[in-house]
Amino acid sequence: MMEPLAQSEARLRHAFAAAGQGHVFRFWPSLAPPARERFLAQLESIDLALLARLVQEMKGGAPVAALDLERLAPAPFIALPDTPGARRGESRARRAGEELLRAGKVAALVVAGGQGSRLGLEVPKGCLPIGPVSGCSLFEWHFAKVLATRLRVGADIPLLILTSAATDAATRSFLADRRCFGLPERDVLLFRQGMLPAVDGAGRLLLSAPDSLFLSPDGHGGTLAALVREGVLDELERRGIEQIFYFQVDNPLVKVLDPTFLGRHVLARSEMSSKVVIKRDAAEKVGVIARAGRKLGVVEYSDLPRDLAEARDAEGRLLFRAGSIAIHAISVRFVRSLHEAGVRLPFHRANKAIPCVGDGGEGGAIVSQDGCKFETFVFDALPRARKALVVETDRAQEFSPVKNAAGENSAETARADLVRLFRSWVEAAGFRVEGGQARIEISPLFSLDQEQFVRRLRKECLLCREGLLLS
Ligand code: UD2
Repeated sequence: MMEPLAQSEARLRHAFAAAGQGHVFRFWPSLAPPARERFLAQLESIDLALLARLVQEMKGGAPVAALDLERLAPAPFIALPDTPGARRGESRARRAGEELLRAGKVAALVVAGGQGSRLGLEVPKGCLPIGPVSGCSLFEWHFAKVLATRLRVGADIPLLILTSAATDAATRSFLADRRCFGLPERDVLLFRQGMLPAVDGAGRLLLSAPDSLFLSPDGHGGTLAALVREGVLDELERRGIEQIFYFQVDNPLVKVLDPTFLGRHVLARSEMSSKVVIKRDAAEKVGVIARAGRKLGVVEYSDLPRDLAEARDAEGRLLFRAGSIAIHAISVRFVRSLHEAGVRLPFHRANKAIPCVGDGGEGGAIVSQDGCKFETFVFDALPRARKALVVETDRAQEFSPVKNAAGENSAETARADLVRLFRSWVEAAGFRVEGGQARIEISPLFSLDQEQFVRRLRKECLLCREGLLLS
């Protein structure tokens, strides 16, 4: 039986007051009945015990680190192959990965729940145009890679998309309007991460409106809990899927479902594997993969002490140079075991200016207030893995994220990097590209990598020294 509104109000008022958060009811007298009902439902979803813990940790000010910084050492990783033996190892891994894909044992998972605040976008980041010639969106680009891989291996490969309350509705309608870019609807699974409240310096909850708490996505670490909560993990197990290829929506260069990486991951019996690029310089904004004792983990750039970030080895290279680019292979069994063991990832704090309702008057005015948001990071699962593997990849081939509206790491630099990559494929096929300004785009549906591109061109075209003659 439904609890009468007055009764839930009294119960929640009591609970929030006891938790030192009674102020959230300050606009109650001015709220209309439907707003009251919505507000109570939102308050109901708040885990007050967790909130108390987060506030206590915040006030204590202790750094949140999955690894002990005192014992930090560089993580071992498989470097880019540069010997015949290493190249043979790579081919072996590729075959193992292809087999896994052909057996239908892999799902792709893209995290797209972030608010893209640095980009100042009105739409989810995945809707951003990225194709250097076609102007197609990040979503279309990633979908095309999944589709092309399905066609190549002849197996079903679901695409899981992590959304949040901030991106879910817009993502669904964007994809529905475009018929999921040709992927069967049953294989496109959207699932929502959780939301967490933010607090001011005194640990008091902030309101985004008189009838609403300020909530933000719980970080990409929320993927793991959401897979279980939303029934997606059950569905993967039902379909016999064993591995998840995880990546971020903001990087158009990702080799989605890379068979070599997947193969290395399964051959090593790794529970969670990660790709890294060599950091460009000490200040680059990527976490580094490091180890403390036998545990591997990522130390986010903002948490890495400067002396460690700048330390060099005997050969003058950065000591902590394995930059995490947020591409992981994660075994389904590992996700299940974390859940069964009741593992909770650590909550990181981000101090931000938060738009919220001021204290005075009717509460209509929005002010910007210093506050603290809480987030978990998926890479904090790494130290929990019994076996974890780190693999180097080539930045030019695989990493160019869109983070900012302009300048470094923007859509413009990502497009330029795509063009540079495609130019190198065209040149590898024996062509010369005239003019530095030429825009080139090679659809993933035509080829997923340089090898396939060169092979297809040789097969479908007549090559001549001066140019391209389609046969
Ligand atoms: C992330 C990594 C950084 C490096 C870099 C590479 C963290 C904390 N840092 O930096 O080490 O690997 O990426 O590009 O991850 N997202 C969600 N839900 C959330 C928050 C984020 O889905 O609650 C998604 C978001 O849509 C995006 C991705 O996660 O696809 C990364 O988020 P970000 O851009 O905030 O991460 P950033 O740049 O701090």
